[in-house]
Amino acid sequence: MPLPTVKLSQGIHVMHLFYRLDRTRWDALAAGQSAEARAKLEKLCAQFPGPAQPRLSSYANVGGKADLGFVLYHADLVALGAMHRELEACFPAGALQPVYSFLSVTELPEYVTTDDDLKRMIEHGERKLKPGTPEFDEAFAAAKKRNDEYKHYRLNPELEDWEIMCFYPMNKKRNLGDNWYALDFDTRKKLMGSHAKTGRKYAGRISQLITAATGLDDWEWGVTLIAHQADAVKEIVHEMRFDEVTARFGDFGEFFINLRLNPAQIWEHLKL
Ligand code: 76R
Repeated sequence: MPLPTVKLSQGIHVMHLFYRLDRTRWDALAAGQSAEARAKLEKLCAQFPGPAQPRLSSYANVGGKADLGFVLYHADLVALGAMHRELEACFPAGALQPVYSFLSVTELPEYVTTDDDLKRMIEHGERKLKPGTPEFDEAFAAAKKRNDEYKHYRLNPELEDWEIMCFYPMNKKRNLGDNWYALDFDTRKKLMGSHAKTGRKYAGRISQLITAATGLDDWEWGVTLIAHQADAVKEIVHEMRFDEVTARFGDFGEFFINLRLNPAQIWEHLKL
């Protein structure tokens, strides 16, 4: 019987996986088994190269919390689950020990820029164009095109292959004093606007993927930051801590720092 297809109304599923390798088990492998595992993993990664989904990206974790990391992207949850199992089946039984997993989905932010927002910005922003004029219509059409593109990539990410990937899960607080969910929409939208302004200062140094996991996993969001250098990650996370959204409402889980390496590079790096 064919398997079902399980899609979202919009967006795609994303799975972050971290594993440790059982070194005792690995040292006891028969000749050729390590190379066989690498060849299987290479084949699987080559099947899902991206940049859009379906995609499988491999990483080596640095820092000692794990050895291997993977990010899986698929529009179909059943196919995502199958990719996960195929990935594990590349390795000899018992060699991979799960360290951390996170299942989330892409989404349009609640505070997405609306057509009315765009019109307001064009009318009251730098150029102060008058509604009903050809200049206004032209500016609106261009802004709408940019906004539509932004929304497309937010739902269908094509994350860059920069050297470093930092992953951590986070929540927005629900304390009596600082309860994000008890704030009204306009306040949240304003606060997120200032958050985004801080984020945009890191253009070219940090690229981010925010995936939502409320009801799907133990934290509300997964934060995936891509960078060329570790100090860019440290700086943005540090600066965000002073931003009101994070300072008052941010709660964080474990941080994983990873190198974007293909299977052959991982084998060399981990001396497998
Ligand atoms: O969507 C966008 O790219 C623009 C606006 C934006 C939203 C809606 C944005 C921009 N973020 C949004 C939502 Mn973000 N972000 C984080 C973290 O470490 C911390 O303190 C927090 C972790 C970082 C580092 C970061 C970076 N962001 C969110 C949400 C969902 C909240 C909700 O819906 O209530 C979370 C949890 C979150 C967390 N953010 C940006 C960045 C950066 C670098 C940007 C600018 C991106 C750009 O303009 O290209």
